[in-house]
Amino acid sequence: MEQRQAFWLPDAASTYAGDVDALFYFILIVSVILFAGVMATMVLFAWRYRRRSAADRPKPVKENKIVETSWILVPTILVAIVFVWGFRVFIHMNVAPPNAMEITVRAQKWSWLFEYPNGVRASALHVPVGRPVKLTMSSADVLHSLYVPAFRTKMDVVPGRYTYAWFEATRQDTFLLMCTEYCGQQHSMMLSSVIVQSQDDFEAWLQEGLLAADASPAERGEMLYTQQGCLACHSLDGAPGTGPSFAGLAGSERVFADGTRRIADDNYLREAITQPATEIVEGYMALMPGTYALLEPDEIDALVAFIKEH
Ligand code: HEC
Ligand SMILES: [Cu+2]
Repeated sequence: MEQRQAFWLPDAASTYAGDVDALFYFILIVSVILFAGVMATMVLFAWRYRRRSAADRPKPVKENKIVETSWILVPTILVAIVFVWGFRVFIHMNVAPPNAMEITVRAQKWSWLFEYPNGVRASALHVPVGRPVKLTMSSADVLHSLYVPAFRTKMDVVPGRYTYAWFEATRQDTFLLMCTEYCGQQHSMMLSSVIVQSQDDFEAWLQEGLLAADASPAERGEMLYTQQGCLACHSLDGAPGTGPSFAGLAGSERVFADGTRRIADDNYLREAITQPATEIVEGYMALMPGTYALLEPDEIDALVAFIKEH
């Protein structure tokens, strides 16, 4: 895993990261030079033209064409350079090459789901090195933002529309991927990783994913438990989190906030997933997202089977 750096961004690992950095450092250095120059001149003038006696009056200021022209021209040229340069990098970062591999990204409170053209789904983004990848992103609930610092890739994920990002990774490593749009209680846990692999390893991983599609319902449920972000709120070891643990849940008697009780049979588990707001388990808040009603029926079956094994 890449080093987490405290101040500067991690070492560049995508084809356009160098361009982003060059522009950023240009703006930073120009700003520092201008700031230091303006401050130094201000201090110097304050001392040099200080009032020396009670009778001291400022002399009339005469116009100076060279000074006036330069303070119009220099900033105009600097801003024009930053605009043209920034626009080129912006267009480059926003228009995916036509040969890019497409991956669908689904963001939801508080997890990421990546879906490949062959149907494989994963909670970490696996990509081959040296190949452009285009992300088509949508959100199941609120605003999120996908950010991979090492790639300098950042794009909002907006409910109700698709947004896009692309990158080409330049070296094999595991990089941090995170949400940078505050999206509620567990926002800071909305982390994943980009696993950059050789073309062969990547193909092998995709094949493995296809085989997993023939797994048993409980095994598929286990994958969904991670992919759909249930793990953020439900533990498997009995420890209570934002939601109750799945340990020993199936078949036990549930007590709800309104005092009613019910045995956690298959139907209860299904309803708890698809309509979490109807029965609130005593001692918990109604924090479970309602978006799981959109899961495919076989996915809900798989989750129920998985919960029953714990
Ligand atoms: C943001 C946190 C959160 C996420 C994510 C979440 N849940 Fe929940 N869940 C809760 C909370 C809080 C409760 C208890 C309140 C209630 O009953 O709605 C709950 C209750 C449940 C219950 C009933 C538990 C009981 O003790 O009777 C089930 C089953 C359940 N969730 C399944 C799931 C599954 C499956 C997923 C993933 C597909 C999931 N949850 C994702 C927060 C979450
Ligand atoms: Cu988010």
